[in-house]
Amino acid sequence: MTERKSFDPATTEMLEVAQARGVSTPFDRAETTKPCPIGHDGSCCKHCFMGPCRLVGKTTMGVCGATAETVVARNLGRAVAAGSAAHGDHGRNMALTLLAVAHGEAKDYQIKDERKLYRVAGFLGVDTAGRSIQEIGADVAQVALDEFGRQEGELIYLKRAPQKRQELWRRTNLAPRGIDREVVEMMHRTNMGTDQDAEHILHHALRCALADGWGGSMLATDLSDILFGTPGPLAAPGNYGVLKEDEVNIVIHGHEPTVPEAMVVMVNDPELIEYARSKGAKGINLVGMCCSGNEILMRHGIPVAGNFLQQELAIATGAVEAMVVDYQCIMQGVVQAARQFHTQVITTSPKVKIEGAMHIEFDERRANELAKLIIRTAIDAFPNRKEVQIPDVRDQVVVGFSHEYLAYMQGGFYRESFRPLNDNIRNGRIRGAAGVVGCNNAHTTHDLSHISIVKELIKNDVVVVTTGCDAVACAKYGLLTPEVMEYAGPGLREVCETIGVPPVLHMGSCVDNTRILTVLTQMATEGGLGEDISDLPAVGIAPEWMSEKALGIGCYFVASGCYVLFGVGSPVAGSPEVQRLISQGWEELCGGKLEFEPDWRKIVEKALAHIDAKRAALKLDAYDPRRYARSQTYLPGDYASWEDFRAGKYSLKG
Ligand code: MSK
Repeated sequence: MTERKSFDPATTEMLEVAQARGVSTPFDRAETTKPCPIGHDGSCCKHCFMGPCRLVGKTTMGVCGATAETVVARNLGRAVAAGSAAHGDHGRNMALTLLAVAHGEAKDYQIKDERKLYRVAGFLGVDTAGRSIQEIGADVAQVALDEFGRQEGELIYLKRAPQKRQELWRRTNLAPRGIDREVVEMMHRTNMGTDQDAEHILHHALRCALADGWGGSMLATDLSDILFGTPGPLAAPGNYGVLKEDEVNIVIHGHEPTVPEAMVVMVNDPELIEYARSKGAKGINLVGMCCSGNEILMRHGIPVAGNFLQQELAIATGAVEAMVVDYQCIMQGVVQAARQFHTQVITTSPKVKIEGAMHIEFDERRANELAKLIIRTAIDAFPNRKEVQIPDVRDQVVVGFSHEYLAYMQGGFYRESFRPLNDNIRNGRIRGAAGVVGCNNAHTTHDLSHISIVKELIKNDVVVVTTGCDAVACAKYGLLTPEVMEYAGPGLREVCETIGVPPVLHMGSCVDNTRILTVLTQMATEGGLGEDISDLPAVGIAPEWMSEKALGIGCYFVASGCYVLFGVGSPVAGSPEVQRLISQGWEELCGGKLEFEPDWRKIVEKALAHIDAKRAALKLDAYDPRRYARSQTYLPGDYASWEDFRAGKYSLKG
């Protein structure tokens, strides 16, 4: 029965191991803890203590008189606020770290990418002439911090969007004023007895999401690049097979790159390696998981052990000495799983404690010292290991395609551009572009939709960029390597081989979805594909979403002009009117729309139909899969058997 829980052979193997070892996993819990159908549809209002009011059947109003539209819109708005708050706080932490580094207080870190510092200083209006890197860094950090507390005006980064988009945001009152302000206002408006007009609530949800996309998240990405380096292509392995039987295994999990960066340095400390040997290990093996994994994968080629649903199963291998977590997407179940093994779960963020986990609070002013303490704690656990079972499954990946690197690949150091991409979309070699991103969800077959959608899109000559747990899913199936060209449509393949990039490009972690915003802006301003993001033949897809952050991301892409499709199920199913407002209504407002579609095949069909419609609106030739070579372009549903597909055999039916 574990077969259909995950598409991933390593996860399937580990589910059997976990079952035999009595380890509880999210896959099991999803079977016993079914979603509440009323909350699932967004129809449960618990914003005051006269409720919770459940708006189902004949109950069309809450005790206060709130309608289904109001309740469903409020729930979506609050989710967007929570997701935006998470990303914003991440961005704030990066600004505080940069400030500490620039002031010489965090001596274990440096400003690694001075070129990016100058570029960001330019965006933020920080004077650079005749000033030291430290002075510029301090001002960049301070201006970034001021964006969180800004009360009036608009976020500085909005000017990085296409001119037409900026004008639309101002005209429609969508331009966010301050990062924190929009989150607070969303919480205020959805408080009992406040904003009670669904369209008005949803309008602010878009403004709040923009404060995430063009504010907190974009700053998090930029400041991380300044501190730790802007990613460029790197090769590394992925999946559980990266754990080592004879070494101390430390899994880094969460989102903020500050702790992982110190760990990357300190695992090579000769004293610690010798200490590990003294405990019977051959060395220290650092691996990543989820978005912390993506951060160190794309900057250092540190192997990634898995994505969101794999965290407890990693512990069930019996080979993990420590799981080091900061914040976001950490299941409390990891501590329960760790109790059955020798694994230490170590929390590091002052914001996060988990009952039963060890807490070593990180302070960037003592980064290496604390990283050393964490690693020693892991080493001390090694002699307590018992039986180990590590699936022998690993795939090779090529990662680290920042938007800067993509521009460089298309024109070199002096002539970086997006002209080749735009030209090849115009001439039809490339049909369009898709961002396929986001989480896993235990209520769908793990990784199946991610992989199926990405494969279908590249077969149909759609170039794919990926982040977060979708990127890790792609990493596990060899979809991030040049070899995957074999499965790409002929036009896309020709372009990717000429430029020297795979057809599926790893662009980083959750906050790095803002790199995709930058790519879309560069495509829109390069010329030939309209003047705004909403003109582009492009879509955004989150096939297996689960997090409030995903809703924030989806909404900022909509407000930036994209058609966004989410899989799994709809959190607004309780109100047809809200469904209309976020689709047709938002399209009329800002050119983007949000839809929830649980069937991945329909997601592909809708995505391709949208891309073709945008091509037609641009008066480009209709996409013809036979134009540039014998067609290798297949229709959705043409897969070989499930077993063949899982085994990596991509032959067609019949
Ligand atoms: S980790 S938010 S499960 S992508 Fe960024 Fe993965 Fe979604 Fe977390």
